[in-house]
Amino acid sequence: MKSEISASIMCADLLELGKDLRALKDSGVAYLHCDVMDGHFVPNLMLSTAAIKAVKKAGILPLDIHLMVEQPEKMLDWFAFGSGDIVSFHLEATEKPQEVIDRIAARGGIPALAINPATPVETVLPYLPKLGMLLVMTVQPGFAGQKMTPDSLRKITQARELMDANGFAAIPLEVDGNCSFENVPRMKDAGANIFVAGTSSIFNPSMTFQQGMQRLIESLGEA
Ligand code: S6P
Ligand code: MG
Repeated sequence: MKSEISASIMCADLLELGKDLRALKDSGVAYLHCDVMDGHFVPNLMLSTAAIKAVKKAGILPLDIHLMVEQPEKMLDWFAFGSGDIVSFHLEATEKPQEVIDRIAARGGIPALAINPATPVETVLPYLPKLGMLLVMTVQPGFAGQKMTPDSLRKITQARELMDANGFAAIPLEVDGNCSFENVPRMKDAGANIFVAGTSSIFNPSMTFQQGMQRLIESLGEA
């Protein structure tokens, strides 16, 4: 599977959002990662329904919406997404994961489950048949700019092995948190395919998105 980059737009310049999103597309990013935080599942508030609606309407790139909210089944209909957009939600946040997966798929979205660093990978097994992606958090969800948790590489390896061993080798594995130039090759070797790029790489103010993407692709050995 070819590696893809999903740019975390909460790390963009909110006063220049449209300009940043178009520049991200020009630099070769595949998805716009839209973090949604409700102040309950995580101690932070992030991207509103209005912001995501505006980004969707602009039609710049497919969305990769990451819902870090309690009971996503109550909020799913608030968000603008459609065919080709990934929507992930946390297994820890709902008692109705299958319902949420089915409702995302019914709207043409690509359903994805996200798991926190402390959640065992085996918990996703019953849901794999209907999943379009698995998201393994490599930091505690809530904030940009953190260090990768120590167990992350082992967790990615376990997740990839679990999917491959059960006939789901085609499901891509996304990693979110501290996808730095140094970490992405190790994450890729462990089995990750989609990398959320934030302050650790393309949103580093010392370089342009173009330069950051070039360096990421080189780090992944895909230049
Ligand atoms: C964190 C959120 C992430 C961050 C991203 C930032 O809860 O889900 O998507 O925006 O991890 O990247 P970095 O490189 O600052 O860790
Ligand atoms: Mg995220």
